[in-house]
Amino acid sequence: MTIIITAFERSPDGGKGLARDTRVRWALEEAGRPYTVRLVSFRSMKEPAHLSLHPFGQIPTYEEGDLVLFETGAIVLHIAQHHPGLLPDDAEARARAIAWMFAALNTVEPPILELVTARLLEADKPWHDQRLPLVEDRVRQRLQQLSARLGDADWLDGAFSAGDLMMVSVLLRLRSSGLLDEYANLAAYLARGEARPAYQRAFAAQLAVSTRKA
Ligand code: GTB
Repeated sequence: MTIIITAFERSPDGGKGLARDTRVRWALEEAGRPYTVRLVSFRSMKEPAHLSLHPFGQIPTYEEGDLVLFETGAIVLHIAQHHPGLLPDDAEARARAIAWMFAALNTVEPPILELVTARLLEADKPWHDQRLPLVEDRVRQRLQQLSARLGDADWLDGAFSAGDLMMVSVLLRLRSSGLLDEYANLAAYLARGEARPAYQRAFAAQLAVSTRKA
């Protein structure tokens, strides 16, 4: 069955891989599933055709036959549950890998998004300089805890899983902040994720959208 995902026609990051279609592309590449991409403009994302796929008018979406999904957590979990390579066979290890997916999305990503918002949208506010260090410290707290848990392991719980895919995807948003450099094992963890051939293919595919000729 053909898989169709949506992505930005013009990603604001110019192809740095930070938009959330990259994590879905990565999961599909890890699973060895071909897919096609429908590019959407900011305007068309808010129109009825796209809203019927995504109630909040965002990317990415995922279509496979009659199935339509939104939310990257749900999409990556669906891919991982239906194809080998992203979740362990053992039931308990599988549950733990899924817990890491939720941890990435529910515990680690929120303070990172708060930091992104503070830097991008609040820099002109009179209280910005006072607030920024507080937000950075909330990110540091999570990085410190994650770093302590990872220790010198390659991945969060045994072999690479969808939990690592999601955690690396979430952490990538921090690269430009320099905060990751304070935690050598997390920086190495990120580099291991980015070095995976499946990630490289996903990154190249999303970059090709930004560098294509009009
Ligand atoms: N919780 C949802 C999920 O995980 O799927 C969040 C989806 C989401 O935030 N989608 C964003 C979107 O469609 C794109 S990824 N935004 C448009 C809108 O809401 O109108 C967020 C994103 C956008 C741009 C960059 N960038 O340029 O660096 C990075 C991340």
